[in-house]
Amino acid sequence: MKHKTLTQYLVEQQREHKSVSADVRLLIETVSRACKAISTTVHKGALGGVLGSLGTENVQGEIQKKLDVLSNEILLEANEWGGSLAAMASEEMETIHPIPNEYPKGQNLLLFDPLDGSSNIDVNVSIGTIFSILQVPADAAGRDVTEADFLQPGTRQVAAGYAVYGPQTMLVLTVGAGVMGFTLDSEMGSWLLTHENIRIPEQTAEFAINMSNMRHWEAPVKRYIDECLQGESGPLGKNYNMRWIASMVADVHRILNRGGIFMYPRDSRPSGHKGKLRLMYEANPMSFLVEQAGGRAIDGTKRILDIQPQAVHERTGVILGSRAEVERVQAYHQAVTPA
Ligand code: P6P
Repeated sequence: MKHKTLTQYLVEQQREHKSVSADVRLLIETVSRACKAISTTVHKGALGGVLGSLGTENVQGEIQKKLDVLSNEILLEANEWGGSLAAMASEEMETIHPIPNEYPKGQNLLLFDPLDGSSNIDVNVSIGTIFSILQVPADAAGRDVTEADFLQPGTRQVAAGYAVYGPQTMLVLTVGAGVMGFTLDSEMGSWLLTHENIRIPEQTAEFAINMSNMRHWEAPVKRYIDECLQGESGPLGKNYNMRWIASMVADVHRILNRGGIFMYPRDSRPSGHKGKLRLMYEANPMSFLVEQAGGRAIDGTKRILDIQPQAVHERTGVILGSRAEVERVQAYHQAVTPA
């Protein structure tokens, strides 16, 4: 069977559907090439001398793995010279990374978590790269962009996607015209369209949450998980399964393909932030994909894509996946927190 390549899909989206501009098309292709390089590096594992930690901490206060820093460098080097970007932001960098003056600047902003799921790297469990593309605000014309120019709600994303480095390496992408899955043909080096118009089943019987945090959950989350655990004799009337890979990319990929609900809720602890996951380069791109696939994505009470960011590394609660389940959890939150 002949599969459409990523390039052909993007050219057709640009030419026939006008859903992607020429410079965003080029930017996505550059990011996808960087993800191929990351995939090659990740899959070398111990043979490539890339496992283990550097003993340094990133801006999140998390121990940096060698592959975190390597993946970040691959994305920076791949995207600096192309002329599509004004600046980049990364989970691994404290401040934004403006395009160096020796290169032409473009009208887009690229945000990424270069290698999500770091705790899984050294134990050979799927990890991934998450990216989000915004446009430079009109009022930034004629000046260097600042961090404030990145602080746009997720509804402003022009494209978003992830690469998952698992049994297959896949790129899952939306330009606002549905969700497409491309499988890497590593012999040819091509991303081939294998999953066209991915849709999340509206119903599910599978939840993903880190149960060890149960004592810190707010009441609506406790209520929902308790009802799942009651199974068919409980109010939800069916037995639920549980999965938790601790790689958001892998958990979301499963949910996009077979349904489910992913929950990393905000904490009831005062110090518990608004959640663990980062809004701009984890929650927003994943929420864009999930909504484009017919699912829902909320922080507990409100739509994640509507959140007005206050900082690039801001965190948020994340509850996303099958529409019916997410709407149920939202109703439980709204019952205790009037909108
Ligand atoms: P925990 C990985 O570090 C990550 O940012 C997400 O990919 C994942 O969903 C979550 O954290 C796992 O967190 O607390 O279960 O280790």
